[in-house]
Amino acid sequence: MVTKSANLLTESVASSQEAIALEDRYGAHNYHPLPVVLWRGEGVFVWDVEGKRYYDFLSAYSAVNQGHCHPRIINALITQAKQLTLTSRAFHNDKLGLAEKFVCETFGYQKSLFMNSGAEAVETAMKLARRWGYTKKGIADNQAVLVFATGNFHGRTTSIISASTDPDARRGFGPYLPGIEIVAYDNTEALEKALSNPNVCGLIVEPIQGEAGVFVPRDGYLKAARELCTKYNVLLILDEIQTGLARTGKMLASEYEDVRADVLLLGKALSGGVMPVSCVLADDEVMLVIRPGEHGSTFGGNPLAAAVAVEAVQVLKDEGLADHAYRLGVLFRERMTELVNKTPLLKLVRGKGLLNAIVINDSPESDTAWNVCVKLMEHGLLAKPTHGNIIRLAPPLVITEEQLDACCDIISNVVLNYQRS
Ligand code: IF1
Repeated sequence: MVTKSANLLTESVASSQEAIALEDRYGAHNYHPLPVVLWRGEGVFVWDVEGKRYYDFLSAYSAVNQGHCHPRIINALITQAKQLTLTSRAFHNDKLGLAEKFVCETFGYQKSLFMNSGAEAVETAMKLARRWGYTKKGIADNQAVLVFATGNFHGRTTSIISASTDPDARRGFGPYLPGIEIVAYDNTEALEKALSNPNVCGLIVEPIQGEAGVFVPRDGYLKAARELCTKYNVLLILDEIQTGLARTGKMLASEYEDVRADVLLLGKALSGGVMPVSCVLADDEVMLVIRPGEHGSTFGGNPLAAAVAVEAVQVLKDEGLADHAYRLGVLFRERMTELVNKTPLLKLVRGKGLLNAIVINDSPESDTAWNVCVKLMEHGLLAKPTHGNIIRLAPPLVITEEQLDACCDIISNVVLNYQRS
């Protein structure tokens, strides 16, 4: 029962402790966040409710590549929000076509399909690939197979977790979707064996596996995947939801190997962190296998998201954030390599552009990485462990060289002074 009127524009929590207690009491327990409560963000910084400032080295899982509350993106949001926010796709709106043209021309595809979350973009690609398999490749009804890689992360829906190899993501959520085959990531022989099955319609793969701990495949893997998909008439579906949009030092991570996906998936930073927007890009031959009434969403293609997405991508271009991320990524890994060589606590650093991770020299079951992240937090830098002993380090791409240097000092200081418990 609601006992008094609520207004979150005027109401706030009195302390971090209160906010954490509220979430614990009234929220589902599906996350284990660091004990920090944020209320404001600007560029590379976020502030907690006690007023302490932090460098954000998670960037909302790379959704805020452009930095928190980028003025141009916020302006696009506010301006469009006052005009028209949602029509559904039952009617046209004046922004969608312009946004579609913009993303098609930017990424070099004939057609685009806007959805909301990343998971929805992946689901859309799965449906496109199956339908293409039946209508273009000639696969017999209900026999289509989608190939995924071990260690993948593509989202949380029941279909997508059917392709997961992470017990936390899948255990206890069965029965799973049939028609899925999983091959070892970064293994071209295994891939060729799987793709040679004539029932395979698509390969869904990340150019760099984010959730797996920023796992970078060997040079040539993506190119080989492209060639094998062409050889066996399989759609190459690249999930660039995390790696795309300048994060890895190129507009798309697949540019490193000059690979063009048949179906390209974008999300996260397409929103500038402002609202969920995802997008599926493909040529007519693939995209037009889905006809009116066969796929959609209430919010997909809404004019608010269209205005935000175009501005979010335009900011990346205008600020040269891909090149900037490339250059700063090199510097960052240089500094982290020095650090790895100085302490037995760290095993290695890896990544591309500003999508990097350091691996702690401890078992994934140990709490060392978590404790290091708590120390980093105390020293004003927010990062989150993944898979136990890996710490992902991915600041907003607007970080300056001086700020990055200061952050490397914080990380070095914490790591070199860390006492194992
Ligand atoms: C969570 C990680 C990041 C993704 C790729 C699709 C999606 C994601 C490559 C789905 C989402 C997330 C979601 C978030 C944690 C997270 C994550 F820690 F799992 F690995 F980013 F690094 N493809 N990634 O990385 O997009 O539906 O969420 O919009 O689920 O807790 P979504």
